[in-house]
Amino acid sequence: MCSTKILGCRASSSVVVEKLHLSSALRRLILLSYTSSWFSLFLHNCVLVCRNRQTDELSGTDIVSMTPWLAPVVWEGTFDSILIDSIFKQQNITIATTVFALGKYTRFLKDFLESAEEHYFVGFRVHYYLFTDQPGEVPEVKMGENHHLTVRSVPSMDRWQDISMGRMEILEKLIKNELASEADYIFCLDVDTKFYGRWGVESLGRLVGVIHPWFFDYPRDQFTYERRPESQAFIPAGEGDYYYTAAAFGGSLADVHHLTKTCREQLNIDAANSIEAIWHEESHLNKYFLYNKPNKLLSPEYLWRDISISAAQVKIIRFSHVAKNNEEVRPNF
Ligand code: UD2
Repeated sequence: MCSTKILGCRASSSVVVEKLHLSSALRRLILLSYTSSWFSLFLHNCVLVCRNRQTDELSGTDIVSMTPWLAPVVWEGTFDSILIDSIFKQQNITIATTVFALGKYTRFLKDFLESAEEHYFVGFRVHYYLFTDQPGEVPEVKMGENHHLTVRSVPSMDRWQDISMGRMEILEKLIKNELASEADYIFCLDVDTKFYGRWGVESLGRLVGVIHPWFFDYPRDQFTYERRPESQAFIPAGEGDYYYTAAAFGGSLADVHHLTKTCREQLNIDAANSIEAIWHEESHLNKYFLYNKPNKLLSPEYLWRDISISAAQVKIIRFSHVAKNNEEVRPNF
């Protein structure tokens, strides 16, 4: 599986060449390639991009804006928000959005919902589906125009791992039984999070993965994929494209239904074999995306690790985890 990264389209060819510090002969060859289409393919695939950590070599601010299978990676500067809003406005779409808050995680709801109402698909139809074991703890948050919230009761669970993994089955059923005539797209988000910037229609696609904020500039061999062949989530060494977070993913109803159904089935097989993947449903999600490539990737702007941490490539933090004391908030440790 190719792990090649392709340089962001934001960088002009001459800027890229400057930054590469290549020998003058090679530089001339590269410049020549921009007027020669056959060689430009070679250039893209071999010369410029066969690096896992291109930022070491470059200025530290270059970004990957296209995958090797030609899916766009959305970063600030890669889209025109006014233009893309006006295109989607004509389509009258609804975005279903799921979030789970069980046990002490209800404390994250106020910030999550209030900040979403400020930044998340503003001006578009959004239907939040909130799953909780304590409906009485759901805060009153004023919804914007065409934004609705439905609260659903789910049973409490003793293990945070079961809560996290159990989301796949609930999402599968929600999509199959209720959403077909209700929504066009769906996003599934973690609740221990907060929005800080625009998250809009630029994020929509048939199948959308978000690059994990801890691994976006790591080499593939350091990704925390499941490495035990006994698990259905197993990814062999040398394979994989990106490491995706399970804290945010989405797409069309049909595609996310297939994703959640497949992950639920694989989780069940693992459970029957008394094995739990290293990062639970996130491991299965990564396996799924390896063999079912997302057609759009969201950069770590769309799920950052901590608002106080910065990285040169991340110009805007749109959505971020909030700091939490796992020992204190989880039902088990
Ligand atoms: C990572 C993933 C998370 C999930 C988990 C599985 C990232 C950034 N996040 O986060 O998506 O794959 O690993 O190992 O990669 N929840 C409750 N009550 C609980 C426990 C969990 O409602 O007591 C829900 C809640 O919506 C939470 C989500 O499950 O946001 C994931 O749990 P987590 O945030 O504690 O998992 P974490 O931080 O290890």
